[in-house]
Amino acid sequence: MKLKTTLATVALAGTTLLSTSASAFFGSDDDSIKLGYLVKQPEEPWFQTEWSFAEKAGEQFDFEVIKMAVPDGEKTLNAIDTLAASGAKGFVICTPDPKLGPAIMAKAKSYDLKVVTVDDQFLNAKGEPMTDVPLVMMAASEIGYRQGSELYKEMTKRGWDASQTGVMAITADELDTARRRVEGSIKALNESGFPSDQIYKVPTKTNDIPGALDAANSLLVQYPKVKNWLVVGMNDNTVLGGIRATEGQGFAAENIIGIGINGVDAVNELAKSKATGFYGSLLPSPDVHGFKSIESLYKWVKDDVQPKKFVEVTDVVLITRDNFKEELAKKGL
Ligand code: FCA
Repeated sequence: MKLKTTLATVALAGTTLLSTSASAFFGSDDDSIKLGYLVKQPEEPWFQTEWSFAEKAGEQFDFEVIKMAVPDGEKTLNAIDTLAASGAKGFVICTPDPKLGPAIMAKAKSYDLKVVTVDDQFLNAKGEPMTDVPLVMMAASEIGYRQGSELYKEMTKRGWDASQTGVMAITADELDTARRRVEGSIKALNESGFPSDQIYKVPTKTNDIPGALDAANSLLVQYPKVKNWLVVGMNDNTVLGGIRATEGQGFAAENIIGIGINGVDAVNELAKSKATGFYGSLLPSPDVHGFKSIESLYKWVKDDVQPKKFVEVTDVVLITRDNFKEELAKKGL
């Protein structure tokens, strides 16, 4: 992964601000446009990739990107104050909680900042999607469906007996994109003929490896007779948590097949000298999400071109230990 390492980190008003140029915040002599890019989980290479492609857009169109980490609601609202104070005209955001949508929009409006959402859609007070806020996201159900199909394909290739196999589906239903991915995956497994009463769901408390590991451990102890496991989850970290749990409970790598989603978060795992139960990952287009979302915001700010309300990115490729380097290189990752 190529990542810019020249980040200036400024802690301000309880907000972590990361920017390639300190002048993006402290004010620069020129009057170039400044736009924020706020992400909920900056530790995920997925979001680092979005940031780096947002910066490519900034270089191409000549605007400054102010990168900010917003792991919770308080930091998000503080970040918006900070952005307004820096003279930014708008921001792209992957919110730490979709229910913050109305509060984020109210604050943004109070400063006349434009907002484009990426990856996770805002929900209104009734819990309905805020479809009037522009959104760039992956085709969740379809990519989930592909995960289920690829798991079934690999299981068939290994000649597993379905009667001795279970599906561990680690869910995060509060996040709509996660729910749709996992449902898509289960649908594909059902349609392939996998026995539906051997598909077991377990919710994760947090969307990271430790959360998924705990969820998976609690599921594994309930089904001690299952010999082989297929691991389903909304992204790489969720599936990796499931894989780590199977290892902890003594399963050999050849009895486990996990396929993640995000791709860029699976690079270290796929590069390991010995194969693990993590077979591969579906790599969508974090490059496109990062570039397109901020490009549309820029054109909105600069030329008053209204962004599309919904851009669904459908591209996806399965990366495994055999092809991940080439596939990432093809996208410039
Ligand atoms: C959600 C997930 C991320 C990534 C993104 C596209 O925000 O939490 O890991 O998959 O959707």
